[in-house]
Amino acid sequence: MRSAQLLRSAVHLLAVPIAACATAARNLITDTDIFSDVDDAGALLLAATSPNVNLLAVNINVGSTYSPLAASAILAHYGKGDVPIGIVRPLADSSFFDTYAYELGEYASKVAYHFGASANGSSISNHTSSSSSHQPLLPWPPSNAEKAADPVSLYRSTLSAAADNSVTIASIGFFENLSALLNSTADLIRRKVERLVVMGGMYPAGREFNFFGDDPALAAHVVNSWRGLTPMVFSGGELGGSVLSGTRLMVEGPATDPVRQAYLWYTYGAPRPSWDPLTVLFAMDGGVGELFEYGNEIGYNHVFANGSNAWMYDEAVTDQRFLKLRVSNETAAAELDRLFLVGANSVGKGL
Ligand SMILES: *[C@@H]1O[C@H](CO)[C@@H](O)[C@H](O)[C@H]1NC(C)=O
Ligand SMILES: *[C@@H]1O[C@H](CO)[C@@H](O)[C@H](O)[C@H]1NC(C)=O
Ligand SMILES: *[C@@H]1O[C@H](CO)[C@@H](O)[C@H](O)[C@H]1NC(C)=O
Ligand SMILES: *[C@@H]1O[C@H](CO)[C@@H](O)[C@H](O)[C@H]1NC(C)=O
Ligand SMILES: *[C@@H]1O[C@H](CO)[C@@H](O)[C@H](O)[C@H]1NC(C)=O
Ligand SMILES: CC(=O)N[C@H]1CO[C@H](CO)[C@@H](O)[C@@H]1O
Repeated sequence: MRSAQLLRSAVHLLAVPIAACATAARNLITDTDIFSDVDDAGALLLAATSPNVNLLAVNINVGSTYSPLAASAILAHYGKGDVPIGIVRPLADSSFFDTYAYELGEYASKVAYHFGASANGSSISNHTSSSSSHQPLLPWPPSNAEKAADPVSLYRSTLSAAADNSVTIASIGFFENLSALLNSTADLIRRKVERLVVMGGMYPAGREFNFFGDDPALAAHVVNSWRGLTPMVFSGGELGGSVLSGTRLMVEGPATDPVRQAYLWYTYGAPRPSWDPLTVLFAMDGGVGELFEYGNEIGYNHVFANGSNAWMYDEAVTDQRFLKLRVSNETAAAELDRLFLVGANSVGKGL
């Protein structure tokens, strides 16, 4: 049928930016809520150690002073201490406590304290990241968090300096910064961003924390208003929730690794769902690779005012996808565990 043929060729043409293979390192910005769940730290390990990635900036969408210090210490450990960090304001010295299940520990302030460096540049504690000569951009004490950039300014300067259509943004938390960026400049997004990869929602429909847990109106604003600006790929709660990773990093990883220690502090040795690491892995690889496949060819994601979402199967929209696993959850977990170890063991080996 003529219309079906037209549709197929439209899908093919427009899918190119989504499926394009990278030969050079991919420009990546992550927007992370590195504070509560430790999977943000796992995602940062991948982004900071992958040879496929040119990590341009890290924006943080929760207002804890410990978050940028922890991110800075992790980046410095992997030799990426000069990657700029932005964070929402206002900031408070807040820690995460798992009051829901009383199961999970706190890691951001501990990473900041034990793996950061003192403001005068010397080691603050018997800290274990001495394998890296890089100092964190934002060292302990917590007041240094105020030196982190304004997220929208950081987005704007980073995108402006990048080549056209070259930047992947991985959103692995809440939407304050991206909403503010969208309100600040749709034009820069259209010109510089290759695609937005979002951890949030359930597919094809449902309700997930990143969309409803902070400010559902901002999640709805970003997801619904980004449509047409750049391709978007969504990674849902059901995807990462079935993939439990971190065990090998905790058991076999170097004792000096801050992300290994973060997992131990947070999970007490249990593996953790892989929402953010899987999302960043997809964003880094720039395609479905071995682990993923797309769950749709047409349509778009819609976020309701209450933070629930649903896929709208509209034949006119062909530049949005949601991810599914192509392999078993165990195979995906094994690949993440392998990459965590490769990344952790790469420190001091000329990265
Ligand atoms: C540097 O910081 C450490 C740890 O806070 C402190 O013990 C030390 O006295 C400081 N050194 C100088 C020269 O300020
Ligand atoms: C540092 O930690 C190691 C291992 O836990 C311990 O053996 C050593 O005594 C500590 N050094 C200092 C100065 O606290
Ligand atoms: C951006 O604009 C939208 C609609 O105009 C508004 O709802 C949203 O709150 C704004 N975002 C921020 C972060 O202020
Ligand atoms: C992984 O997949 C198996 C088989 O489908 C399932 O029984 C198991 O519950 C899954 N694990 C998680 C954590 O969802
Ligand atoms: C959220 O809003 C949608 C659309 O109005 C509705 O279908 C859904 O039931 C709502 N979900 C909750 C949990 O209120
Ligand atoms: C520059 C800017 O608009 N930054 C915003 C990032 O998001 C937080 C939360 O909405 C705002 O308070 C900031 O103003």
